[in-house]
Amino acid sequence: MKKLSLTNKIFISLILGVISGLILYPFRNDLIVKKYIIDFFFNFLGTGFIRAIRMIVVPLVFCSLTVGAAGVEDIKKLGRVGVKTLAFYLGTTAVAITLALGVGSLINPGKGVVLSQITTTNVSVNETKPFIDILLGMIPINPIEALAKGDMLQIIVFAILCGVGMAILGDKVSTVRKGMEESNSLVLKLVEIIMQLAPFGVYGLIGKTFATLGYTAMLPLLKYFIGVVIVLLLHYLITYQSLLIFVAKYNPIKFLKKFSGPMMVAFSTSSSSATLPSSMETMQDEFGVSKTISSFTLPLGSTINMDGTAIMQGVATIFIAQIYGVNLTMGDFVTVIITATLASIGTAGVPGVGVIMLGMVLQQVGLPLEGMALVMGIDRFVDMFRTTVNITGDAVCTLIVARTEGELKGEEVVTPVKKNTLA
Ligand code: DAS
Repeated sequence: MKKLSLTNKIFISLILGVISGLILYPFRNDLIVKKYIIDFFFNFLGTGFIRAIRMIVVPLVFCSLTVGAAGVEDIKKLGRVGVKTLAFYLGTTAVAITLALGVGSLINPGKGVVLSQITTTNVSVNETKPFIDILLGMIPINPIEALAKGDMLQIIVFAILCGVGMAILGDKVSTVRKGMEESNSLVLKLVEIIMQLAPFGVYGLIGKTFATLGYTAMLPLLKYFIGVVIVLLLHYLITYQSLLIFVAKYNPIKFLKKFSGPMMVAFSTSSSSATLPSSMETMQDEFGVSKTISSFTLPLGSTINMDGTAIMQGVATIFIAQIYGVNLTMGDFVTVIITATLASIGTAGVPGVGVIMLGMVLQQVGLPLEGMALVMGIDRFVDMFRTTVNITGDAVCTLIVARTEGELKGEEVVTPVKKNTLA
C-alpha cells in the first residue's frame, strides 16, 4: 500500500478526532470519560505535541533566518536588481499580512466559540504598547536571554544581523556559515521527526475540542478556511493585478494563461521548492525573462517570499485569538505584521512549514499554541491555496524586475485610459 503522506495522515487524524470527540460529547461529564479520556488521553497527546513544537520553534527560527539572511548575499553582487527584489518581496508580504488581519477582523472566523476552557497554557493579555516600544523592543539587549525567553522578534532581528554579517564577511567566516547551515539541516530534521507526532497531537486536540464543544466547533474551522481563501483571492486580484498592470505593464489575462502550469504544480504539491523548476522554465520560455534575472529572483522568492503563508498566519492569529477570547491590541497587530513578514525570510518552501512558523507568531503575541492544532487539521487544504499564491508572487516580482531592467520588449500594456485593449 502506498505510504500515506504526513498531510494525509494529519487529515485522517482530524477526521478520527472529530468522530471520537462527537461520540464522546454526550458523555463528556461522565467521570471516567472526563478524567481518563478528555483530561488525560486527549490532553497528553495534544499538549505533548504542542510542547514538542515549542521546543523546536526557537532553534528553527534562529537557524533558518540566519541561513536565509546569509543566503541573500547575492543581493550585494546583483546590486540594483537585488535591492528591488528584496524590497518587493518584503513589501508584498507586509501588504498580505495587513490585508489578512483587516479582512480577518471583518469575517471574525473565531467569534462565538470560546475554547479557553480547553487550553492548558495560560493566555497572557497584552497591554497596548506604543509603536516606538515595539520597534525598540525588537533590539535584543541580551541575545542569549532573548533565545532563552523565546522573544521571537528579538531572535529574528539577531538572526538576520548574524546572517547579514556572514554575507558581508563572506569567506572569512565560511566555517561559521557552514556550521550554521549544518545546524539548520539538523533542526529541519528534528522538525521532520516532531511533525511525525502531528497526527497524534492533532487527534488529541481535535478530539478534546469536539468532545467538549460538539458540532459547534465545526463552524469556526469552516469560517477560518473560507476566510483564508478569500484573502488569498483578494491579494491575487488586488495586489498582484495592480502590480502587473501598472508596474510590470503586463496583461493579467495573458499572465494567468501563461503561468497556470506552475500554479497547478504548486496547488498539487503544496511546495514552492517543488514548483521552482516549473516556474523557472515558464518565466524563461513563455515570458522571455533572462536567466540572469529569473535564476536570481525565483530561487530567492521560493525561500523568502511567502505572501500566502503570511495571509494564513494573519487569519489564523485572528481566529485563535477569538476562539480563546483574547482581544488583540493595535500593538499586537503591528507585532504580528513585523513578525510574520520577517519570519517569511526563514520559512522553507516545503509542505506544512508555514503552520509551524505560525507557532512563533502566536508565541510573540502570547496566544496559546493549542490553536495551531485546530488549523493544522485542515492545513492540508489551506497549504495548497497559499503555496499557489506564494509562487505567483515570485513570478509577478520577476516580471517587474525584468520590465524595469528593460527586458520583455513588445509585451507593453497600453494604459487602459488611452486604449481599451491590453497587450
Ligand atoms: N507549503 C509552503 C510552500 O511551499 C508554504 C507553507 O507551508 O506555508 O510555500
